[in-house]
Amino acid sequence: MTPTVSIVIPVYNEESILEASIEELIHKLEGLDFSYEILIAENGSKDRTIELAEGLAARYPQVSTFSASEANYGRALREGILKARGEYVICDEIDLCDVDFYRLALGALRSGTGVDFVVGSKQARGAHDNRPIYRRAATRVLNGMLRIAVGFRGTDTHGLKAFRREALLDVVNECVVDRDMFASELVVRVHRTDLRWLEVPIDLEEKRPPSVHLFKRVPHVLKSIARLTLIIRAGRDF
Ligand SMILES: Nc1nc2c(ncn2[C@@H]2O[C@H](COP(=O)(O)OP(=O)(O)OP(=O)(O)O)[C@@H](O)[C@H]2O)c(=O)[nH]1
Ligand SMILES: [Mg+2]
Repeated sequence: MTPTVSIVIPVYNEESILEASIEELIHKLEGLDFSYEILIAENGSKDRTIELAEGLAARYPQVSTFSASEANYGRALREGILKARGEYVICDEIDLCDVDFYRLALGALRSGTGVDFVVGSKQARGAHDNRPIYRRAATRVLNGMLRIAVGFRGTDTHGLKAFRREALLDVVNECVVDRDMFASELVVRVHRTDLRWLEVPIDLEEKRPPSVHLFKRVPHVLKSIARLTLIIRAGRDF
């Protein structure tokens, strides 16, 4: 049977929290009024993540997993979205699994107001971002660069998202950058279409610090913004 909601969760070296997080998520979803599938989108892990994900998929019929050798958040997320079967897709992170966001976002998507795309923003009015100050500052710097370079109009591009799958497939297929900037490109491209989008504030409480150090991400972020600027503003690539 086709589920109503597909939850896509990219994972990388998450052996310490994967099982407990997925089982807690399944438990929280028990009382809700929609059918769902969980896609664990793994790539590049060097620990027991693949084995644990396969174990979860064997135990729970609503869980599936796929893997690739190269660690690449954007590629995992994109592949998960393309494999998703639900009418709605939710993009989550294993250290968040924020069911309050699911409720808010699905409420908006199913409200009949024509909303296609919802971002869970850790910077919107009413949000609580409990990350260290340097990571909050990094989010603001990224937002500022995206605003100037490619006309981004929101307050957050990374993290939680929910959308009508059919409405977003063309935009997903247009995206060209990968790793963590795929998520930013997706949001920026949505803002440039006539799809209806909105942000909802979230309370961000991570279960553990991020797996890839912020400063290691900077060169790829800068290169991706330069590439996106050229593609979006001038229609050229490098
Ligand atoms: N498949 C895959 N998943 C990844 C990769 N890097 C991170 N993830 C997953 O992406 C989610 C978010 O990763 P974090 O390490 O928490 O990164 P973060 O800094 O909190 O992310 P943002 O601040 O939202 O950019 C988690 O579920 C990770 O396991 C990767 O290279 N491949
Ligand atoms: Mg995190």
